[in-house]
Amino acid sequence: MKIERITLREIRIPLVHFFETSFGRTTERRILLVSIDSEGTTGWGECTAGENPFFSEESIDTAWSVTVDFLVPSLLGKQLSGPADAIAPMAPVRGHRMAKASIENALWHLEAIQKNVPLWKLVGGTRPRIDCGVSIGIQNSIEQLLEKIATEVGAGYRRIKLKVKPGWDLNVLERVRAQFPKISLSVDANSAYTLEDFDHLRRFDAFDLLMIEQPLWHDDFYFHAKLQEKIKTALCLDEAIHHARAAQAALELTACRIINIKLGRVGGFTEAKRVHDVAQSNGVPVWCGGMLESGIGRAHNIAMSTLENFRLPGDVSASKRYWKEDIIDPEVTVSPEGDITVPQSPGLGFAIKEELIDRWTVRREEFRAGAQAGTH
Ligand code: OSB
Ligand code: MG
Repeated sequence: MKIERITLREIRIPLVHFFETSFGRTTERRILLVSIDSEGTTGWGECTAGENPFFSEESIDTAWSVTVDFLVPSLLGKQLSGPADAIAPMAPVRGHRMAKASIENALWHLEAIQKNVPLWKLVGGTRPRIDCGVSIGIQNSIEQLLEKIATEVGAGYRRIKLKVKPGWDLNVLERVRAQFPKISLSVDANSAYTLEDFDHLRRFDAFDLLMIEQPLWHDDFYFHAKLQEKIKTALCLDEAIHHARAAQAALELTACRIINIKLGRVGGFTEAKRVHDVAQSNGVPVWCGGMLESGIGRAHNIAMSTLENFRLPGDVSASKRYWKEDIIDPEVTVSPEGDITVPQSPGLGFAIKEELIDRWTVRREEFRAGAQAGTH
């Protein structure tokens, strides 16, 4: 595949409902989409960086600038034998994995089209259906949260994950468990707790949680291992796992017993597969995290979730929970049993609504091999 053209677009789409974590509330997404043209086909990638550098160091604006200034020049005009060939040219750029992932994943999409196989098969998946859970943000009131849980349980989702932070945790869990004693329940703190909270976190053991996701610092394994020794509930790492080597270190330390894999956070399909394999060889289950993606990122998440060791329901849920209208056709739907049927058609398995994307585009930059940069 010769990299003939790379196009960056920023689209803005309001969320159907605000999403609040311990680091803040999002009401409208600004999403960077990357498309790459080669020999008459186009592959698409979605950058999962947020509007602000709060989940990780990256934001849509850092991703845009690193892509334009460094990643595009490292690849434009190159002849690659596959998506993994893009890794070495981008390697001099340290970190910025969400920016790199949008390029690498676009190349995976491209290769799936060129080889006329479904993306999920190309990445090595085996599952015909994937199990779905939902992530429910912090609400204005516990009553509102209880209503939301009832809706999602009613829709069939197999696991409910609640965002927690100091002041919105034990009090919430008491009420939730009183009303829903049996549901599969987990929590995600997005690094909202510290060493002073160990006794407090131990009280989470009373609620029969599937896991506590990233309770401590975003860059920590060591103190998570200390905490895991002291509590019964399994810890799951999200923010701290940037690559397979980190997964290996975390598992050797027993800093967690479950790993959340996000394509953007680890830099794309190639590294995500390595993290998956490290966890699998350690007997540790993984699941697919979400970053409030539009349909393109969501379709990539579905493909990844078909790998064998994705043994727990992910945060990959129906388009309509996020968007009035999605940028793929059909949109992602979840069955009343709480699963997504993986598309069998070649490529992404979903058509990309380019006209809609064009209408929603607020910024666009295009680079052609052997031509000067142009902004439209
Ligand atoms: O920590 O998993 C997280 C959303 C934005 C940033 C971080 C996280 C999340 C979610 C939402 O939990 C998952 C989703 O529904 O896409
Ligand atoms: Mg998380």
